[in-house]
Amino acid sequence: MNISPLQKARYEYSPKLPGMLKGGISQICVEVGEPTQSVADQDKIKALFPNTYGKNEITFKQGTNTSAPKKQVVGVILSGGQAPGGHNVICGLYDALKATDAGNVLYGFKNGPSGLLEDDYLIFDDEYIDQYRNTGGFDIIGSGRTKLETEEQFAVAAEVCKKHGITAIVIIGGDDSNTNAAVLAEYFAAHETGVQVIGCPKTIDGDLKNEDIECSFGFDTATKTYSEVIGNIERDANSAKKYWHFVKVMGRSASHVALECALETQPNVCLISEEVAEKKMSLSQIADYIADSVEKRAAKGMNFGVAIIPEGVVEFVPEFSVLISEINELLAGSKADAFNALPTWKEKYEFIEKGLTAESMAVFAILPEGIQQQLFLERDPHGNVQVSLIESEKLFSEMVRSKLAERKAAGTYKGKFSALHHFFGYEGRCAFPSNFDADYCYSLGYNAFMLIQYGYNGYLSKVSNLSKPADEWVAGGMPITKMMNMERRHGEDKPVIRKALVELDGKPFKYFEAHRDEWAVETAFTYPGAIQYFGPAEVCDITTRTLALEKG
Ligand code: FBP
Repeated sequence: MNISPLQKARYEYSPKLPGMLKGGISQICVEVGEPTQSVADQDKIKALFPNTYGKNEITFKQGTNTSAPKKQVVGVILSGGQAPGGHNVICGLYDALKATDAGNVLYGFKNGPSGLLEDDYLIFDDEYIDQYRNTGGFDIIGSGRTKLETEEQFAVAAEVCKKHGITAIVIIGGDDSNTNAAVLAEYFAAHETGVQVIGCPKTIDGDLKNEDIECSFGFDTATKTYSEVIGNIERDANSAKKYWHFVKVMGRSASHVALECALETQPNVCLISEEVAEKKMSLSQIADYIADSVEKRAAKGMNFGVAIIPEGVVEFVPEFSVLISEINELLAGSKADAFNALPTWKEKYEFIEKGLTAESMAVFAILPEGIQQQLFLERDPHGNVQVSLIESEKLFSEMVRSKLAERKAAGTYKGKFSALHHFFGYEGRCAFPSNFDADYCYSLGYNAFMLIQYGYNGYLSKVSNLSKPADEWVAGGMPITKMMNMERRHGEDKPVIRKALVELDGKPFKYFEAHRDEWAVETAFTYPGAIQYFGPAEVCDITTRTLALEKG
């Protein structure tokens, strides 16, 4: 295999473990904490999870290991979108498993949860695992988005586990995958399979967090990668002084990624979807808000700037979500075929005009034609518009352009406006993990094995106190049911892990809110530069501004 000098150097990196896990396997014991309750809907969640609800939170500490000796055969699955550090979760899990007993075995089910159902796997050994230490990506075994949620799937999973003598499954995923981990854990307990299930909190979106999970892994590296490039763009904008850059960043629904990048780079504008929803902002109001910054900067002779747009923002604009549901309705079932058979855009437009309410048609009419067409082209397997594929960075820059044209005609704006567009998402999901993510992920995996070894089922691997040096991190486990509530999904009430949106009264947003008016007009850009892997801890080991503000 051809490897870069950095990759070679990263193989040598020894991830840091929390102090309490550092004394060797024989020196890790459990401190049992309080019994837990779900965050809401306690009676309903308890009834749905009779075998795994209400268990105690636990913390590991240094002391004599009292776990019962048992041969462990563990299966691991990577689920959902890639996030930097996933390889290290598996490395930590493997190292703890082998350090406990060299005869223990780790299976990797390939290409996501479907690997378990299809019994498609590899067995890890030192040579294989060593090629992936401290590297980005999920290519060690691949990932996938198959949901593990039906009784039939669980029965197949139980059969596969029985066939290989598997004692535990580790699911590395986001809120949905860990919800499924909790349901699978309950199924395995109810059917007395003896198989344990442990989850690990992953997603670059940063929306799997709560009072127990301080952040999901991958968020640190992904936001640092985007911030580096946004900083570079800011410096280019400030050098050339002729472009406005509209930068869309990933985050399917929550705006944690956009907010963190804004805290790192201090752009002129950053939209926060949760605020758009709270203030019930219309598309036109958002465009005016951005145009205000363009106009004020132009008045000072600065016809350039940077605006960050969160990927999911249009879904939070009330009038836009009504439009989307009307379009979904308009094209439901065979109606889509009738629409697609229309030969010209003009005829399609007339079809749309007849089908939408006057309010939604008014919203549709102000969209640039390219976006209008996108709304009718991109459908998911259920026939719904894929909102995440809408080029909202182009939508807003076009709307700003027409606002500025109106202002120019009214004589209030005299500047020049030339826009460039970027979308940063996939660029960050497989980056070499930062030292923080390399350490955090290795600790999550190592800790997951300790939860298995001590017999826990339906727990999320938990490492906290993350704004402090790794030595002070606290390792333990939290029953997944503690994070759950009931939510309406596809017309049914379902138990799910509560997704964390940006809190508008939280410290990260408050800091941004206190500074954004100044950033909108002045050039207050900051340039974070590239992630540093080797060098002083204050440069290489710092985590996100979000975590620092939340915990500071
Ligand atoms: P996860 O929630 O599975 O971690 O994925 C998040 C994400 O990276 C979003 O930011 C993005 O909208 C989506 O995945 C893209 O999905 P895909 O990889 O299927 O294109």
